[in-house]
Amino acid sequence: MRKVIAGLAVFAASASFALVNAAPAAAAPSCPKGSVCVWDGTNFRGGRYSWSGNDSNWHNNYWNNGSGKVANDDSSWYNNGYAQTDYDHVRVYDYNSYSGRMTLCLHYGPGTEVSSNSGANNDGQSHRWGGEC
Ligand SMILES: [Ca+2]
Ligand SMILES: [Ca+2]
Repeated sequence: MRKVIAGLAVFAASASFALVNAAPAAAAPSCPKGSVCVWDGTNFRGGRYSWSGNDSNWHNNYWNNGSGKVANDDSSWYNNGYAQTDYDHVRVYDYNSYSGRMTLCLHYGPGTEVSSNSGANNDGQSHRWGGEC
């Protein structure tokens, strides 16, 4: 009997191990290739906005779901740009014209998405592409 129980424990352990490994990798959030995207909610929820270039002023940009202005409302971020020397990182700033504090440096590509960040939450007003940061 003891042997059967031990065998069951091993089976249960390996079964849960298999379940963990079978879980698919989290899908990258939806963001047009070549763009940087921000969302008004954490975890890539709510309205989204995307840019392929720089923007010195987020105050004239509005969420795609009509929930208001992008400026000071960014809560998750994803840089889905192209690998390109000196142009594949995105710096987000807390004031217009790339001034004030850099709230985030968004690295390039899948796996670099930022689902939440308390130091940058609802604080962005401009961004630009550049090299490593
Ligand atoms: Ca703008
Ligand atoms: Ca927000």
